[in-house]
Amino acid sequence: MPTCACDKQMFGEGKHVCQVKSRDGVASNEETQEYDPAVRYIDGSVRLRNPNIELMDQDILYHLALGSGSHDLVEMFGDVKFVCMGGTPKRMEQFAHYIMKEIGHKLPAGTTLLDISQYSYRYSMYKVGPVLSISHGMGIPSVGILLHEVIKLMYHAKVKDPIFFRIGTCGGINVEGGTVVISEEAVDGMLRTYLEVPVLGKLVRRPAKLDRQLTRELKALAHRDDPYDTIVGKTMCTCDFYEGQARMDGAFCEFSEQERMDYLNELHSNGVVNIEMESIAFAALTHLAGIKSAVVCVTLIDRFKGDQVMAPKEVLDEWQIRPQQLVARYITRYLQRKGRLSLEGHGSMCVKSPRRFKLVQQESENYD
Ligand code: R2B
Ligand code: URA
Repeated sequence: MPTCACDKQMFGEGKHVCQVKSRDGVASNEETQEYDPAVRYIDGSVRLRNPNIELMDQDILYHLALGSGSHDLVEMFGDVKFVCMGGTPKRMEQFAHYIMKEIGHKLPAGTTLLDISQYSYRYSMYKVGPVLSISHGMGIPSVGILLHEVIKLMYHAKVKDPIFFRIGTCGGINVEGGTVVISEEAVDGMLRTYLEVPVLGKLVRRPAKLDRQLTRELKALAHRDDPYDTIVGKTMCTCDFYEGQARMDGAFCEFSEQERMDYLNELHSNGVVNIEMESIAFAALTHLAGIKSAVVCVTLIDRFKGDQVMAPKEVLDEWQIRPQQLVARYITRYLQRKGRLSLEGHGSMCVKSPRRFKLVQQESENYD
């Protein structure tokens, strides 16, 4: 039985067509999914679990260098469907260029991608059609602050049913370097399945749940001929790269090699396949906001074999593209299904003849 807050439900061929007005006052005739009214308006746009925000004159998204009073956020971000986050500004800029090619998104001639949040000096953000590519920095606090502001951005921009991905790096547990791991669940260093945050002097627990169907769909997009494995398993999220991840090569170490191995073995026997530093906040906050999300990371090292990340830079660079490729496959398939993939061209130039294009480029360079 469909659940909907509207009192004028119509049932056509077993599907519920909602007649209730959306936030814009425009009647929505979209087939509605079962929206949780706490986190969605009737048209599927993101609703905040915070009544204070709509009472505010303006909302300054301080760490994004954006504001609801200063920017037309609906105009700028209203068409977003996918939010992809990863640690470093460089990687997320690369992802923006890569996804632009993959979805055939064209920039107007003579324009280039811009870091929308450059003046925050905190995070970088690029927009490529329906895709946002944002750097989240390192660790739970950094990704947590970003998520508060990006979820509010989704609300201000009236984005409908966004999907969030974290594409990152991690250490593997009994898993070869270069393996892609899709997280089925995030746990903390005590193997607890929730994010615990102190709020007003009390500990609040937020379940760290990722979208199971999205995880399955991503796994199904791994190619049999990919020259690496793509696996699904539990991800341990820590507050530290060294002691918190059982490394013996930090500035301090107060445990033995045997204790290190015992801990890693315990993680392994509990189904943990990788360790990183953001997934538990990412899972908990997206889940609380009712936003579908997934975490896809590549392992840089097998922690059963050592602590130091020693693979050469070119190898690490190649490995880091792997999670991007998987998420790009998901996004292109999704847009293809919706008939929103631009197939005519790649990049911002419309090249009729590559040979003449090259000649013209060389000619121009001669005038330098
Ligand atoms: C993976 O890599 C970073 C630490 O080097 C951290 O952000 C993470 O989750
Ligand atoms: N990122 C982590 O958090 N841990 C690793 O071992 C590698 C990358």
